[in-house]
Amino acid sequence: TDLGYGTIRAVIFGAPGSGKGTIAQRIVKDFKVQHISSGDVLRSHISKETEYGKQIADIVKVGGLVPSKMLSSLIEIELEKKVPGVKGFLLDGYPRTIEQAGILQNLKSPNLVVFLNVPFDTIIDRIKSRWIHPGSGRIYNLEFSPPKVEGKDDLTGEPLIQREDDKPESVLRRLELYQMEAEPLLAYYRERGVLQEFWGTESNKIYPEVFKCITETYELDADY
Ligand code: G5P
Ligand code: MG
Repeated sequence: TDLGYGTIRAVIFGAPGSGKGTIAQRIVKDFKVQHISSGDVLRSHISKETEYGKQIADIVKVGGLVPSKMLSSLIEIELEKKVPGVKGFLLDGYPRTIEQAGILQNLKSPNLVVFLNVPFDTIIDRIKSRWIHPGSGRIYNLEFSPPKVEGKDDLTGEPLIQREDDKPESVLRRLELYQMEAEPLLAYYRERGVLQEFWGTESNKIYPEVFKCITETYELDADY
């Protein structure tokens, strides 16, 4: 089946540590979508010390929200990229305010919003043992999904790092901001009939439900 580029216009939404990146990586393996993670885009600017990276480094470090305008244009650039073989996009971490949702709506309105509803106490434990490969954004967890070799990325062998904003104070700030922004954003997408909620504490149980939802939403057959 050829859906044509742009048919899957999905967003994955949830609290910090709810498993957006983890579930997104599985979706990308099973469906031909472009994964656009706002956090990965920002972290790459910060580590390359671009002009923009320098401006936002301190905000991201303490778990604040970066200004929407600049971030939105960076996301737009990613959305405009024509990636060969790809049949849509999956936005992860964007939008997270009503302002951003409005910008995206005018650009490419999402037709599915996957909401991961994971309890906060589960999240706090997970984030403590998260490690990432900064080059690719690949995510590990010392308990849930450890790397094959301690401290090293499975594919490149490069060193893994912990995120600067995974320190307890920053995590708390991120959770607070999430609590302020989430409800209006969920209402926005609920009104538009595109919101699908997944409740749980284990990504391995949530993912099969998400998989089923995607195949049903886009009427994909097995040979997709
Ligand atoms: P990010 O990068 O978008 P957050 O805070 O929204 O950051 P985060 O922390 O990346 O979200 P996640 O992607 O939802 O979390 O979760 P994950 O990484 O997949 O999973 C967390 C950990 O749990 C991992 O170690 C994973 O292996 C493990 N895990 C997953 N499933 C399970 C499970 O079932 N069991 C167990 N035990 N473990 C599991 O944004 C970062 C910053 O960038 C700025 C902000 O400053 C933000 O704080 N930013 C924006 N600012 C303004 N507007 C925006 N739209 C912005 N987007 C980013
Ligand atoms: Mg993430």
